[in-house]
Amino acid sequence: MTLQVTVPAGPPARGTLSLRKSVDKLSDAELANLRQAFAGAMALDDDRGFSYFAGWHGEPFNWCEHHTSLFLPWHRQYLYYFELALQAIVPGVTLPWWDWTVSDSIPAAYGVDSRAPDNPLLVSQVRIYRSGQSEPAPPRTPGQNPGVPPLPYQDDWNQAMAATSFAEFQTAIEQVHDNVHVWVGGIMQDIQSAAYDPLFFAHHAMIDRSWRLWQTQNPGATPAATLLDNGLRPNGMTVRQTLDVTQLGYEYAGTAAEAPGPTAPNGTAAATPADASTQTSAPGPGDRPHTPSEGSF
Ligand SMILES: [Cu+2]
Repeated sequence: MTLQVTVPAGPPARGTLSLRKSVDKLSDAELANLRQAFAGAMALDDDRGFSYFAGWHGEPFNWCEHHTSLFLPWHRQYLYYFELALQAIVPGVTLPWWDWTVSDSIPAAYGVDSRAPDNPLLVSQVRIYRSGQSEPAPPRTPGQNPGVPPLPYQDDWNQAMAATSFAEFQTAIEQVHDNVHVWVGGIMQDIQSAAYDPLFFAHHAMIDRSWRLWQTQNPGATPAATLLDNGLRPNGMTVRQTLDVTQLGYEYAGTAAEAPGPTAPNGTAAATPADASTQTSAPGPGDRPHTPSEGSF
């Protein structure tokens, strides 16, 4: 089965946007829905299921983009399609973000919970898509890797957010992102297995939210124009189609709804529309050629 997705032509009304929230702000009912959606996805062995989507990122498909100029757009469409798959199981559910700029530990929702003994957000087994077998997942080792600083990463994040070109921002935020992966440890510290940890999606919702916030501060700053029509694996959503989250039907709680992007109608994109329509980021360090992953961040 293939997910059929139509990206709406115009900006949807605010009321139709689904809202992604901080994991710390989820109500008990919202957390229960999230867990139900993950559990449901984990019970599916086909291309609606959790291991299929986890397999996009690492084993077996390896479609992800890291340390390339497509890091942020690729992961935005990845979360978009995975969230649709969760919503097919529990309508209205959204991916929460883990704000590691203020948090110094893994969110309680993703840990041992006496009220949810089989917490699907804390996996102990990995079943690589279509491998036919489950293997024990090495447990997370939060904060134990001496190679990265302790959480929170407020200063590094602030520095990334101060970037003025897309390429500069993407490179800086990916470095912070890498450190969080390694800080968590377990299967999260290896590109091949990272997305089989549900915490991956809370981490990447934070990365995607960071990009969204940066976009509101830097209206019209996009990836290089030559990249905008690139199709992203595997469904071919273009980079351009990832630029405005409201066109993808979602928004981050607490973020202004006026999202600047090349597809936004004239006049709403920025206080200085002339700049917004012409500004593109120059190739920078983030545009270096793709180097195949060696299986770690
Ligand atoms: Cu990642």
